[in-house]
Amino acid sequence: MGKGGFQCPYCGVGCGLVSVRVNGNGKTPLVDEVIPTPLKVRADKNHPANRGLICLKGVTIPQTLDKNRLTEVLYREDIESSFKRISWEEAYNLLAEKFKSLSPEEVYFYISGQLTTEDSYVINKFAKGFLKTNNIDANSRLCMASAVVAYKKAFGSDGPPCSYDDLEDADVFLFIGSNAAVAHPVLFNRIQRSRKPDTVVVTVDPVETETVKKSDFFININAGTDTVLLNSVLHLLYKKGWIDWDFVKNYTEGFEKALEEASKYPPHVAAKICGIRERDIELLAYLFANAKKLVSFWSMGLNQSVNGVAKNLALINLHLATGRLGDRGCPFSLTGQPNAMGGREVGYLTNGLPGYRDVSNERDRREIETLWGVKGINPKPGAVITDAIDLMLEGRIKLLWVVGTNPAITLPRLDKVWRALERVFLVVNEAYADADTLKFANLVFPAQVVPEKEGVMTSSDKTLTFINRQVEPPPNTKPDWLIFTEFAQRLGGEKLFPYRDRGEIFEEFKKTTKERLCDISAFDERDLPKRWGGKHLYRQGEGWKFKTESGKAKFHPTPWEVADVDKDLWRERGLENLLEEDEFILTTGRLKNQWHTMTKTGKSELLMKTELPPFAVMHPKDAAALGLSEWDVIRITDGEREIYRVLFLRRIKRKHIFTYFGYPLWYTDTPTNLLLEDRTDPLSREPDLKFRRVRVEFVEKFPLGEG
Ligand SMILES: Nc1nc2c(c(=O)[nH]1)N[C@H]1C(S)=C(S)[C@@H](COP(=O)(O)OP(=O)(O)OC[C@H]3O[C@@H](n4cnc5c(=O)[nH]c(N)nc54)[C@H](O)[C@@H]3O)O[C@H]1N2
Ligand SMILES: Nc1nc2c(c(=O)[nH]1)N[C@H]1C(S)=C(S)[C@@H](COP(=O)(O)OP(=O)(O)OC[C@H]3O[C@@H](n4cnc5c(=O)[nH]c(N)nc54)[C@H](O)[C@@H]3O)O[C@H]1N2
Ligand code: SF4
Ligand SMILES: [Mo]
Repeated sequence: MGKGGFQCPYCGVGCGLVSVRVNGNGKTPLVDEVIPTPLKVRADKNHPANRGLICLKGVTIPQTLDKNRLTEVLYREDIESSFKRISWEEAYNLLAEKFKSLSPEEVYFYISGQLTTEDSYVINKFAKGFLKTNNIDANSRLCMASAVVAYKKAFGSDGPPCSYDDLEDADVFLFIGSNAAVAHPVLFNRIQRSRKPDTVVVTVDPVETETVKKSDFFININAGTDTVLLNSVLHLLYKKGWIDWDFVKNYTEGFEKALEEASKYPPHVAAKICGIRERDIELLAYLFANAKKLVSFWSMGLNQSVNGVAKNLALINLHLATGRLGDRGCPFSLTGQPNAMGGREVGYLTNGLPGYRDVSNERDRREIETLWGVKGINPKPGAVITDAIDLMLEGRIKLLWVVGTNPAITLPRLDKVWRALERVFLVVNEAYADADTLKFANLVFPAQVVPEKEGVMTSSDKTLTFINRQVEPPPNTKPDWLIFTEFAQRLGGEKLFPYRDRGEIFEEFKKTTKERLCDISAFDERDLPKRWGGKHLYRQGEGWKFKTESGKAKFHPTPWEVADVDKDLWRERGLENLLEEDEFILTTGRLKNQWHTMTKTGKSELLMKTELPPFAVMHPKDAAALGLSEWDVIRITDGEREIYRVLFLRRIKRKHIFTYFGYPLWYTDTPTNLLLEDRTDPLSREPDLKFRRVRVEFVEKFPLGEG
């Protein structure tokens, strides 16, 4: 890659970007001319993730860096008072007092897949190695947790088995629960560009998304029924004699049990539950059996569900049953955030330790204790974030430190979340003054964002990219790793946190990966981008060896579960005959030009130009039945809480309603996650952020004439 570039701080595609500086005439300056900003961002032609491609979010990064930035440390004892400016020194001192008055289990850290590897390594070490609490979780809990658990169950490790090198020679692409054209646009473009006449793209989604519009086939499924569909495909593969028995016998175990569960869903049964045609199921079975190389991509439509791990495993089962690994295909989980993969390497969830290790594994603990020179890492995983919210409400967690995430909008059951945030002493490292969580904060540290700070991030396909600083950060701001290092030193942690610069942290982190699956110990940060694990993980000679005890990959039975609706009635009658006229299934997702809670993308005029007022989408026939039309303001309610949206009519599954989850409080008083429940998948503890039974009613016509 061109030296001096950086990784895009948005999605997990992990595009390499470079900046050009333009002078007042809009021209690139001559070498010796000193021109500060404005900065212009371009794609890096040599980066393996994007090879010269970029999307609009990447291009507009410079517009997001200089508006409404926090440049002061702010403090207030209670959130009724207004903030006053204090010095870093004063802040560290008063926070040190707070920490000294609390037990380790009374503090909690909630961090982010948008931090650099160095940031999250230091914070994780501070919690697990210094304070000795595992009360640390990340927004990845809402995002990748189900995929992590499923990969581990199937392959013995959560290293994705494939890479971007698998894109160009595949002939079948399945997108299931992924709107990649919007959420991973450069990856989607790469696939579109490499299309050959016989390439087939199939998308499974309740909504007719941008991805659907560019697909060859659309399976318009009822939300929450993916395991039923995928089980049915497995059943059909077996019935048709399309199982790859050599692969199944040599490299897997557990096929019979998985098949037994799958056989509960013959196509006519599955079609009714999923609200699709039997030939949709036949199509998928045919493609799994006959493709040259089949790559399936998934993201939040599978992960964010009470049935999330099973949804993932049901898909992986199909790959195992047809031997679709390596040169014949792969199950490819698309990571959402730019450094969610780095978070996995660092082990920043409640149970992780650096180098793909686990706190509950004695050997893993000993190894990290030796490397860190500490004793007594807690073997019990900490509370996951949704449980931690309950603990805050009970007064058992008293201090919450939020870094690089905006839970006041993006966690489910916002009514509870807001009460919990009010109750604790809330510390927030944040870059923008209008981030919603600050409304509840007691202490605010002004943070730097990429590309004002250096560091390393890892993309969806295990490629590490170095972030070279592109612009001067705003005055009086600090990178997150430095805030934690200085604070740890204040608490007497000089020995554990001796870092004078970021590079020392990366060197230390590298050592924790030695001889581990994600071994980057020999990487030189000046040689990045570089991928660990090679093109295909688990390959051994001509065969396969997985990280499970037996070395074989595992099938798992994948029972269908769903919340809010009676499964037996659903199976009997079909979803549409079970909901009353004003009842709908609410599902949620992303907008092309906005990043989550819009703290960055909301600053770009270009990106905001096309945004509509907060809206929801429903099928024209459902709207007609309720006497609703476009631009009506509607109330969506679960009986206890409600949100207001402007109605648009599009092709979406009947009896479903879709809205964006990221609208911040400056955009609407009623953010979407007021309605989403905090129930979780039992294994991954990932919340179900895509399924809620709601009622819809007319409120008023949208006031068009005004303004
Ligand atoms: N523009 C943009 N890009 C982003 C982000 C962003 O905020 N904005 N965020 C990044 C992050 S962190 C993430 S995690 C990824 C997420 O990337 P995606 O998962 O692709 O995005 P979503 O829109 O949340 O969900 C994908 C699709 O799942 C569908 N869906 C809902 N319920 C179900 C279901 O039960 N089954 C199936 N099969 N589909 C269902 C939705 O209709 C939606 O079209 O995007 C990343 N990229
Ligand atoms: N209903 C529903 N809810 C969802 C989802 C869904 O699909 N549906 N998706 C879930 C998913 S997958 C995700 S990933 C989450 C995302 O949810 P969040 O992570 O809460 O959303 P962001 O807006 O990205 O918040 C990041 C915050 O960190 C700040 N920030 C950015 N960079 C830095 C940095 O380097 N340092 C510091 N200190 N701050 C920084 C930003 O200004 C912003 O305020 O939402 C989840 N919630
Ligand atoms: S595709 Fe993702 S990583 Fe690439 S430029 Fe767009 S937002 Fe950034
Ligand atoms: Mo995410």
